[in-house]
This record gives sequence, structure tokens and C-alpha cells, in this order.
Amino acid sequence: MSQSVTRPNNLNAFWMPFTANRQFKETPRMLVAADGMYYQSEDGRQILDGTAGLWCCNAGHGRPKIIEAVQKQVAELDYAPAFQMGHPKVFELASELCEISPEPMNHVFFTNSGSESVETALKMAIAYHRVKGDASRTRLIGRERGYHGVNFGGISVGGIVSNRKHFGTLLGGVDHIRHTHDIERNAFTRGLPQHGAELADDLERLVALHDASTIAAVIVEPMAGSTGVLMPPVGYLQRLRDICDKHGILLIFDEVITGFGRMGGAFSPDVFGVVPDIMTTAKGLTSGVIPMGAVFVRDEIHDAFMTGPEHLIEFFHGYTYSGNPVACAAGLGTLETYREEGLLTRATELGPYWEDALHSLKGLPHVIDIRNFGLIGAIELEPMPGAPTKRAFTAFLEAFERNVLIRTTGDIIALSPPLIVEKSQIDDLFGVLADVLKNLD
Ligand code: PXG
Ligand code: PLP
Repeated sequence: MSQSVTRPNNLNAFWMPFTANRQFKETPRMLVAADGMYYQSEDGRQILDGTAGLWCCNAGHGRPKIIEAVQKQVAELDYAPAFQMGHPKVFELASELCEISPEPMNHVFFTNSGSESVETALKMAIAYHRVKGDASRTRLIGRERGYHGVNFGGISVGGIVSNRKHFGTLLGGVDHIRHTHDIERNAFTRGLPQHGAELADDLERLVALHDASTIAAVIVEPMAGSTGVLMPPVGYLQRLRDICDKHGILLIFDEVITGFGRMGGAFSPDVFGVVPDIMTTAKGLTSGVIPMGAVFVRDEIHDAFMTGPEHLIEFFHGYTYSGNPVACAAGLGTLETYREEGLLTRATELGPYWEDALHSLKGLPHVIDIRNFGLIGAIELEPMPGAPTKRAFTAFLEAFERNVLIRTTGDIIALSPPLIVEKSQIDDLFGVLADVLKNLD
């Protein structure tokens, strides 16, 4: 990997997403190439990728099978209309995905991002009850601190105040159960926290308030990523599942981060044992190479729509780029890479080593909690008085100076390396982080 690229002479036009634009443009951090576990910065440094891009490059960078599949596909069939037409790769990818999805989730709907997967799932849930003759079930329940992308449905069921407060009244008919973060009882837990399963009972409170007959679905992240890596307490997800079953409420797992190997199995049900009714995914589906998302549903949900005259559209929803051929090729190349290299279960094998390395940071200045599961880790820092987020953001800038890419949210450092990470690279990552933390104000 060697790339020499001249910096564009004008950074003004591009309004950057979820970025401190003015700070960035003052001191830009440009990536110009990537290979395996490393990015290359514009000044020629090799930067260890501690975040798999944005939790998406699970197969690592510059992977030959994915490159080859994309190159071949774009030359052969660049685009096919997504509505009322098909192409072979989209059916092939759907079948392969349903081979690794939990039973009985044997149908998949394609989108272009996690946010679109979430909108699709919420609409499917409401429409499902309607086609079953239960049209009063329209309410959606999310969870405090949840992240479900940035579209209106997603921020409505989401629970991160900065993502919501600027955008008016959002969707009506939405409520939230409590989040599960509890440092007092669970600080420095390795793996799943022992305390908090009872927080699932908060759903009963909302059922008592709204009546189950008005509730379509509950959406949660099995492991809440964006909000700072909150693991589900032992027994929590099963309790949610039981309450949903009792009241006929659909359970949606947002697996945009937890899908495709991050937790040590293909999807969270493989490691936590709780199967939802609908599952939203994106990111690792194509290892970040081409935007793509997928919504998995149980047979019963899919089949409920397959009624009425056969020439009529069953579900009035879809995107111009649903199942784009080049994205499908990237997905097939990615699944092949995962299969050949055993990446979907690698986080289970490496988990104990990762956990020990991460928890070795306990005791460093400002560290108030450390959390982990699979190949995910979080280090929560005590916020600077009067300047929340500043301490973690400084750690991010310092780590980048020292050739390591980390991610921060609030005052939490989140780590999620590509699943090809080697032990020596885990050592490098935590070596640099320890140095950075020792020197933080
Ligand atoms: N649901 C979940 C659970 C997510 O984590 C989305 C939906 C939205 O996906 P798209 O593809 O529309 O961005 C996400 C995305 C971070 C970070 O650093 C997390 C996400 C995206 C970017 C950064 O925490 N999650
Ligand atoms: N806006 C307009 C005017 C459109 O015509 C379309 C699609 O045809 C869209 C939005 C939706 O775009 P997409 O299908 O890429 O989500």
C-alpha cells in the first residue's frame, strides 16, 4: 500500500457528516489508502484501524475476493431496476444470507444503509399487523440511549438526545423503555453484566399505559453500540422476548453493528440465544465497501403479506438501489471472505485475549468503566468538569498522532477492530492507548 495524493485545495464545499467541520478543516485528518488492518494517512503513516472504519470493515481492507467481485460486476451489469425486475446476484445473496441467519428468518429485504433498514423494519412491523387485521397496533417502542440511524423513524425510536432535539416533534405514537447502563452495579464487568435483567420489565409499564393492542413493535440494539457500548445484562433480552410474546408485540433487533461477526457469531442470536422477529443489518454485510443494508424477517411475517391478487404489489416500499448488482457482488465477496477465513466466529476465539488486553487499562487516570464482548471494547472516562466529551476527543486526536484510529462517543472510547486483527496488533492498540490515557489531562 503506497499512495501519494495531493490534498484538495478547497475543503469548503463538503459539509461533513457527524463531524466538527471547522475543527477538521483547520487540521484535516485525511486517509488516502487502506490495506488489511491499516489505513495510510496523507503524510504516509500506517494507521492501525481500531474501529473497522465505522464498525463496518469487518473483513479488513483491500480484500481480494471483494475487490474482484466488485470489479467484475460493475463491468458486467452495473444496474438493474429494483422494482418489477430482477438480476441473479440479488437472489443469490439473499439465499446465502438466509443460510447464516437464525431460524426461522428466511426472507430478506435489501436497503442501502442501517438507517434505511430501520425505517423498513418499522414500516414492516406496522404493516404486518394491518395485513393480519390488527390495524390498531401502530405504536413503536424504542429505548433510551438507543441509536437507530438518522432518519425520522430511527431518531423517533432512538434515545440519544442530541440526535433528536433539533428536529421537531418526530413521529407520533412512540415511547421508550429505560436504558440498561448502570456503572454503579456493573463497572468493569467482563462480558455481560450481571445486574439489570429486570429493566426489561419496563416494557410492562408501557403496556399498562398504552395497552398492548396499540403496540406494533419494540426495537432495541442487542448491544447498544453508538451510545457507548452497553452490553445486555444477563437474562435481559430473553425477558424482553417473553414480554413481547405475551402481548403479541413484534421484537426488532437492530443488528447494524452486532451483525456479521462482531459479537462472535453471524448475528446476536448465535451468541445470546434470543431470536427476534425482525432483524436490521448493514455495515459488515459488504464490509463497508459498497453501501448496503438488509432486513431479515421470520417466515410468518413475510408470508402474511403474500395474499391477495397475485398481480398486485404486496408491500409498498423499496429503494432505487435496493439490491444494486455491484453492492450484491460486494456482499457475496464479503461472505466468501468471512467463510474462507472463519471470520464470523473469530471474535469468540480472540475474545479472551482481547478482554485481558482491554481490562489491563483498569486503574489508568480517568477510567471509570471498561466493557467488552466479542471484538468490541469500551473505555468510559470521567468527563472533564464543564467540558463533557473533550477528554475522549483529545484521546482520539492523540491516538491518531500515534498511528492508531479509535472512535469516541461522549466520553467513551469505543473499539471494534476488523475481525482479521492479530494478537500483536491488539498489543499495539492497547500499548498506544495506555500511553495516551496516562498523559491525558
Ligand atoms: N442502527 C444501528 C444500531 C447503528 O449502529 C445505524 C442503525 C444506522 O446505520 P447507517 O448505515 O445509516 O449509518 C447504526 C449506525 C459510531 C457510529 O461510531 C455508529 C453508527 C454509524 C456511524 C458511527 O458509534 N451506527
Ligand atoms: N425523491 C424523488 C423525487 C424520487 O424520484 C425518488 C425515487 O424515485 C426518491 C426521492 C427516493 O430515492 P431512493 O429510491 O434512492 O431512496
